[in-house]
Amino acid sequence: LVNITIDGQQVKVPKDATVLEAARGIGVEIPTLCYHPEHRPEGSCRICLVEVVGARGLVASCVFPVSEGMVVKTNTPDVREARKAVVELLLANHPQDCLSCQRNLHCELQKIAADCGIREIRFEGEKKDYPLDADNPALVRDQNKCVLCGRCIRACSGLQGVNVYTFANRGFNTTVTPAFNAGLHEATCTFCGQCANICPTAAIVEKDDTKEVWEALHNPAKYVVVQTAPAVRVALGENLGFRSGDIVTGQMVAALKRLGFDKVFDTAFSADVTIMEEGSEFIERLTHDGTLPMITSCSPGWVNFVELMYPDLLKHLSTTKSPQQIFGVLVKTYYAEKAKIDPQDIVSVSIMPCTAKKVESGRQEMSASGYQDVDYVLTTRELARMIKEAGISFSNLKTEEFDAPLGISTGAAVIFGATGGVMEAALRTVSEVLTGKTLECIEFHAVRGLEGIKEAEVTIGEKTIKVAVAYTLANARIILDKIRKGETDYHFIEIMACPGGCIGGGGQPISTSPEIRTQRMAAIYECDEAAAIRKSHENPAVKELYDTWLGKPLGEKSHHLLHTHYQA
Ligand code: HC1
Repeated sequence: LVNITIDGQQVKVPKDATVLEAARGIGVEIPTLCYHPEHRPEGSCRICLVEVVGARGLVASCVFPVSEGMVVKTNTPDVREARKAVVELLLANHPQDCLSCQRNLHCELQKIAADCGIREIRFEGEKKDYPLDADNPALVRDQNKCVLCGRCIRACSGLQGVNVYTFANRGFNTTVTPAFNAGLHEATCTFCGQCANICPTAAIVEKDDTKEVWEALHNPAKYVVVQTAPAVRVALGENLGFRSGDIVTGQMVAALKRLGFDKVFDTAFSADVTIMEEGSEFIERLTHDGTLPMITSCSPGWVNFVELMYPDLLKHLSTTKSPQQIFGVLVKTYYAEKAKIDPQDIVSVSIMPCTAKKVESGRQEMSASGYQDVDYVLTTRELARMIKEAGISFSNLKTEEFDAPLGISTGAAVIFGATGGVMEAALRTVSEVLTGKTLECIEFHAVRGLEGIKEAEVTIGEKTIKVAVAYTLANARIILDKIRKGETDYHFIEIMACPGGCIGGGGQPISTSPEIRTQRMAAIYECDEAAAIRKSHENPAVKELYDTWLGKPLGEKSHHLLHTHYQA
């Protein structure tokens, strides 16, 4: 530790801390745009300027290291004036269309301008005039709103190891762009959306599909059903007056009914179906010399990553479709038949924590029902906006239940939303199916938690199954490289593209942090503990689906409707 003085307060701080970290540690808020606690600091935005006695000029506190005896002043006239000037320069060439901007009231630049007390912009800047990059179904990039903080670059490279973005050009013409100024659809983008989640402004946002969904809801000829992903129920409240980690499942269902959806169903139902298929697929591969390790395939950012970067390993991916897509195909076949509705009148909407799910739903092969299986995918943030637009007082809603039968699910399905959850759900079912015995303890704690890569050995009957669980694509790369070199002996691997799994998805409320992800994850396991049924194979609605319509897992109908292939 070293002793320093910040604004007259003497403090002891770790000797490798930066001035910004030391200040935040004692509650002194220094504004910044480029700094993000989960990524290495760059000191590029220059908003976090402070005075360090003895240093030449003002310094960027996010990259300035503390030292013994240092005296820091964060609130002098010079500091405030310098910060104001930096922010005004940013605003001078910013579009300033705040009132109609997707990030209005959630924009870090807007907040900093307000916090710095900016009432006029003294500089008349030249405006940028870049075209929108909107040629993909998931993300929209507006470089005119980019403040060149570089956070998207660091998220894409550091967190995901994908490296889509880079700085290009110099001076006023500096941009953040994929190589050769390509659109995202031409780059090696997995559409995980972590760039949108970390962007301080609206330079990268999810493609907004709410207009199409409103139109469907207002079309009396359409029967509009909605499914909600496991991770949405523990995060949606953050945009609607609840604390992070508050479980708002019942309010969410009530709000969706108020919005006019004809049926409100649960992706967790089809997550249970996924376990029936994927669990059976794993048992088949394990007992009949199939390709191992088998790797989960429900996270579409992850699937895009393997297709783009490791096509030689595609045979390791489970062929079982993701719960979103299994739900989509079942709604337009099984449910349509049961409810006697013409599938062409059904509009199937899903609410996902994920931007890549928008791409997944549009894949050519995701139309086994004879129609596009899922018509529109909205992120958690888009649903929150619709609820606000409809004037629904979310926190005052009485909780309501999902509709049957596609709203009936288990605790095993809900934990899909957290890293390790798909593995745990599969192990609960695979163990009981393989041994024919009831598990004494259904909780597999070795695969839980926010460690980036987890490994465990699980004894099932006479067999020892080696499993691994990883999240983020940078961690996935570590595992895939080992598989390529033949250095692993895993049987089963779960990989999710986003930090902490879907709870940290690119479509979740902004901003997220390790603390927020921890709270969301705890809420997911709370849902599991509170569930009446906690194993997928015990879901009565799933049993009925197989008994009356689908036949057996991996059967002919399942093969046609619930399994897919990947593209090298
Ligand atoms: Fe997920 Fe999944 S868990 S991928 O993270 O398998 O998005 O929540 O819906 O499909 O169930 C996301 C979450 C989600 C699917 C399920």
